[in-house]
Amino acid sequence: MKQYVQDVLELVKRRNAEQTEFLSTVKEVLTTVVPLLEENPRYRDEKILERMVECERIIIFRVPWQDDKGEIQLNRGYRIQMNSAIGPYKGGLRFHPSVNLSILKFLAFEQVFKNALTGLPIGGGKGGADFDPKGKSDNEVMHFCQSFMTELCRHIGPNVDVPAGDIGVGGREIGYLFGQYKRIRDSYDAGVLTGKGVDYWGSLARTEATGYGLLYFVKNMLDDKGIDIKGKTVVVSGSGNVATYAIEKAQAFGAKVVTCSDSNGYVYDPDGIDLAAVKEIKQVRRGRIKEYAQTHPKAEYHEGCKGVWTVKCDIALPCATQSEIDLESAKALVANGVQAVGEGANMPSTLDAIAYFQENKILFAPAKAANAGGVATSALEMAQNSERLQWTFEEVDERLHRIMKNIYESAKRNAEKYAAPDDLVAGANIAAFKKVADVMLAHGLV
Ligand code: NDP
Ligand code: 2IT
Repeated sequence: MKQYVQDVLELVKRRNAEQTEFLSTVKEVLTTVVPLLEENPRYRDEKILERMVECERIIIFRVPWQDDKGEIQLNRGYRIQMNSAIGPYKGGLRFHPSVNLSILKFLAFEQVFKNALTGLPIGGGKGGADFDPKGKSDNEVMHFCQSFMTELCRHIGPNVDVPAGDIGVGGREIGYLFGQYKRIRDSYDAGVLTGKGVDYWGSLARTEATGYGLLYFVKNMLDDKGIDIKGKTVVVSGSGNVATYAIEKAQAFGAKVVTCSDSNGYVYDPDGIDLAAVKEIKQVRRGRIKEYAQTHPKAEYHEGCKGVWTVKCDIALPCATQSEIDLESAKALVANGVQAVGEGANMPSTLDAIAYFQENKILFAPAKAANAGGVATSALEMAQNSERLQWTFEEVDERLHRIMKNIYESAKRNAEKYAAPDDLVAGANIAAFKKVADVMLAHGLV
């Protein structure tokens, strides 16, 4: 089976040359499911691997819009409809200048397995554009979102494909996107997007869900080893949606978070990050994290984001973007005594960094399990939209708790059965792969 997986990986390389991010995630998943293939050769005989790595559909489109000066701007929009075995395609939209096919295909591939782990009826997709919301006025962002949705609206729907936020897409963008969808389709299909405002059918706790869910997962992992999160020093990267609510819940658990960052640099606050100040800078003023040091004399600001991993800590929570922890950063973290790493971002650790953590017996919570709380709560938003009701914050949070515990236990169980007891990377991949693969077999050759 190892040879078979190698052959499939060669094929994927040939057909997707230069798509480094996509090739990296495919390699991670496929190499860890070998024991499962040995147990059930039907997955090989019916070419499940080959089918899974091929997107069901890719949509690429032109997004023309006018800026505040009246000049015409052009961006490229995408939607990757990766796998609909378990439910409608589901996954976020990313607006960032780095967006390309490789990044979106990696995110869509991850999303398929992440969504399967939630236990909720959602397939996997991802989309976005190489649009940079930074420095744009609200008016420009609105015009961009409207043009983007004018094309996207014919490819999505509550039972077809349900986008949400990701980097550069938050409540403001979802609002503009939903407004345009509603106008064009002339139908209040609330379940077509998630992450909506709570006054127009959004779910309470969706904003907090990814960061909170990450901490619920990490706490389960630590509790299992008899390690108390209270009093631990935590390093967080990023200062967007995931980072903000990861910090909030880590602090609520009694941990001390000493850093956060953006794409320009990081702040280190020995007194613990003042989250109200971060929210004011990032959510209200849409400013830079550098500004934090201007009002917090004890805090240090450092240019460049990689340095954040040289800060001594017990727990590291990468919550910014892909490949932010490379082998060198992993070595720095281990040398400084890190005990656990929890991935809030998607694929923030490179494959060699993960291998290094595992060799050094660092507890490692992989992204597709640890950050699944966001999309799980999106699925809860879809459920509330279907029944035209809104659950309380406590009810959604309680369900999120249970979902994250189930994901942890399922990853752990499969790690013990098929790999090594603490190998949650393999455990999560196997649990998710099995579910998607079995449904694909049940559906026949489609
Ligand atoms: P936001 O746009 O809210 O925040 C992103 C943060 O990461 C910002 O602080 C941003 O800094 C920083 N960042 C972005 N790109 C880079 C880069 N290339 N280098 C360094 N820093 C960077 O996004 P989210 O918090 O929603 O997403 C963060 C991560 O979490 C992503 O990997 C996303 O895919 C993942 N994720 C998000 C979920 C969600 O529900 N939102 C769910 C699951 C995973 P700056 O402002 O300078 O750009
Ligand atoms: O990466 C992710 O899981 C997300 N950006 C959330 C997707 C969603 O549909 O809520």
